[in-house]
Amino acid sequence: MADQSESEWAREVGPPAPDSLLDLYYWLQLTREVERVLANLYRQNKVIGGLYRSLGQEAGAVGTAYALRRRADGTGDVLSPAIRDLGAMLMMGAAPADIMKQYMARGDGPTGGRETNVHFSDYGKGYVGLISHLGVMVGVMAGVALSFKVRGEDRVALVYSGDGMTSTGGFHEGLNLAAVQRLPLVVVVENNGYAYSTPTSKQTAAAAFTDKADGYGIRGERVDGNDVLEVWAASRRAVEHARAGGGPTLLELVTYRRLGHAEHDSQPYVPAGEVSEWEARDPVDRYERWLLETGGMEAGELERVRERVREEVAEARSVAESSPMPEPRSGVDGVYAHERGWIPWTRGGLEDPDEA
Ligand SMILES: Cc1ncc(C[n+]2csc(CCOP(=O)(O)OP(=O)(O)O)c2C)c(N)n1
Ligand SMILES: [Mg+2]
Repeated sequence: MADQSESEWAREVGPPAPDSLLDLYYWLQLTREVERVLANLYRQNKVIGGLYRSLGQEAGAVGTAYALRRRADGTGDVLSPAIRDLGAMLMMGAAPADIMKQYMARGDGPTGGRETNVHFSDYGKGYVGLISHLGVMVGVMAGVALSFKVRGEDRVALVYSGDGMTSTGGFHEGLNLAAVQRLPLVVVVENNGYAYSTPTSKQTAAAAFTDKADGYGIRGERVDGNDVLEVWAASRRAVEHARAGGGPTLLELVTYRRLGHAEHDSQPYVPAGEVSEWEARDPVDRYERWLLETGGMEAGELERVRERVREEVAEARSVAESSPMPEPRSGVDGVYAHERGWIPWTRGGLEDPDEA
């Protein structure tokens, strides 16, 4: 692992304020509840395409995004989620109703029914939707970080990768560029034990993903990905290192994917007992215990947060479920980046029906 002791950035994060503690709890609960409702919609056949859940690893998305400057006006930090980072998108400002519309391919959802799950962007809020080809978003986000550096903007980019994604060429090219150019990029490796059915032991021969940080000449840090406070503290160190011009960090979160790759996968390849071992390390339960035993919170305060989350998500669900499916005609819009989608010279003299 790269040495973390020598620079200023290694200073410890001070004790979090009570507001932040409850805020983190809110985001963890919101992520879990939105995904619970999505699973319910999936079983009712209302979700188009796959549903990839982050059950048991919510602390990773939440703890990392909490370290960023989240602004809605296009001046904040920017992240690119992988499929299990719904929590990070919510924190950057994606509305639960929009997420549900997107999963249900509704006409007034973020992509108007063209794409599904977390494949959408909002540059103002600071998230860049991933494309399916694993690894390439590291290069894209290295480019975003390069633009910050060239323009002299005090902004940081963060990109999520699964353990499987680290085995792609795109991951290495992107990370190497970021390292060489000392770009303000945080690369979060969510080591959740599996890439579809392939265990991490068959993904890499290294003992830890952070061992690779030395090979790139960058900072590496490995933390318990199911401890939201630890993830937040490590993320702040990585973000401050990037802001100070120190270049990228490879931040490895050790966690576990408690469900199959997607809802259709009953994970028959997982050894008996493994899931229940990790259930005992559930990040939300653990944080709840910490809040009550160490964080000075009352049970009633936590219940009020859960109640607020239940209400917000139920409201989002009813908005999303009553939203329309796309107009069939809209399928030809935007194909060639034409603002009205009507490209007269491609249709041999047909008239624009809107003009007829
Ligand atoms: C280049 C490429 N290869 C294969 C796939 C198919 N695929 C999608 S997700 C996935 C597993 C990803 O595993 P990991 O990176 O560990 O993320 P996790 O699902 O565990 O969060 C695979 C193989 C793809 N999308 N892109
Ligand atoms: Mg994985």
